[in-house]
Amino acid sequence: MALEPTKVVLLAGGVGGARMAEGLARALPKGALTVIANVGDDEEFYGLRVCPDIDTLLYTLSDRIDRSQGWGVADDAVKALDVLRDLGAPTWMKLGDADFGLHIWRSWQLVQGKNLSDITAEAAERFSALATILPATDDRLRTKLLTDEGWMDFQAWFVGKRCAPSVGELRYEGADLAKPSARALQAIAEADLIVVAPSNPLLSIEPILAVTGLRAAVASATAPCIGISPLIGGKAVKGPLARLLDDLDIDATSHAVARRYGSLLDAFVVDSGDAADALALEEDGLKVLATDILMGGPEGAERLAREVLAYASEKLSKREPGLR
Ligand code: FO1
Repeated sequence: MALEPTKVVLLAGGVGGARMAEGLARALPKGALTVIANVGDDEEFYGLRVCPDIDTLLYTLSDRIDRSQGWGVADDAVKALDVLRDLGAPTWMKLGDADFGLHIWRSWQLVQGKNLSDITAEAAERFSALATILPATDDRLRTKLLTDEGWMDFQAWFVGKRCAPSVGELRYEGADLAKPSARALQAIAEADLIVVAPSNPLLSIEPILAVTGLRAAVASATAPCIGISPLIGGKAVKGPLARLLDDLDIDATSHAVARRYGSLLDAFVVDSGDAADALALEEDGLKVLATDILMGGPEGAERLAREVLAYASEKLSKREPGLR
């Protein structure tokens, strides 16, 4: 029967995830979208909790985002960072003054004992963000990378070293002890449609699915699940994905990315130019939508979101309860 998505859950991280979230938020009625955000990129700077993937979603969904870089606040200044530099502190992570405002507020709320889900929900509310934003877990989880210069924290590798060191192994430290937030589990259980954003599978999506119980929640959801490829012609639109896949001897193809999500997916969206991937995916039993998956700005993201929602309505239906 036709699917009428009125409760959509998006698994997202990074800049691509935030762009997809904005497209879906513009295409759906108010209140229909919940984004479950990666927290593996979170980091403490100067004693403050910085949550880049949550913050990029908050800023993008409240139109505060610096669109020229996809993270941080538009037209921000760096006076605090200049003082920190004068005081001899490391300043390789470009944290703007307005951005510091959020980190100061979040850290202050955490010190008062509030959990990250409640803090994030309050920030989204106060920023009038276009969707509900939830961390995948309120517990500690950090993506670490084993590089040819040893184990590294994510931001030290991504920003500090500009992704230069080659990567042999990834670890989502804390994932085995981390529990999904109750709100995230509820959103997944109540969803009519689950979308996996065109985010980096290794750095954004798998750290979400690694949270104990979260992959199982998606697997047993009655909502169909559709993923969008982060690759076009084997290249990432933004970020180190293609290089990272090469380091880890994983094919830089939409097909290889979809296989990482295993049986969670019912359908996958690939670029029109990647017809070979479409064939391989259909042989794997997946439904495939081939279209222009390059989003560009908000209008392009909304166009893609509308296509994905229309495709899901026509071709996908609720699944029987029980593990995929
Ligand atoms: N990315 C950079 O390449 N350089 C930066 O200096 C930088 C600062 C930064 C500050 C706050 C924030 O929320 C994100 C920031 N990012 C920066 C992006 C961030 O490292 C990545 O977007 C995510 O962690 C992975 O997508």
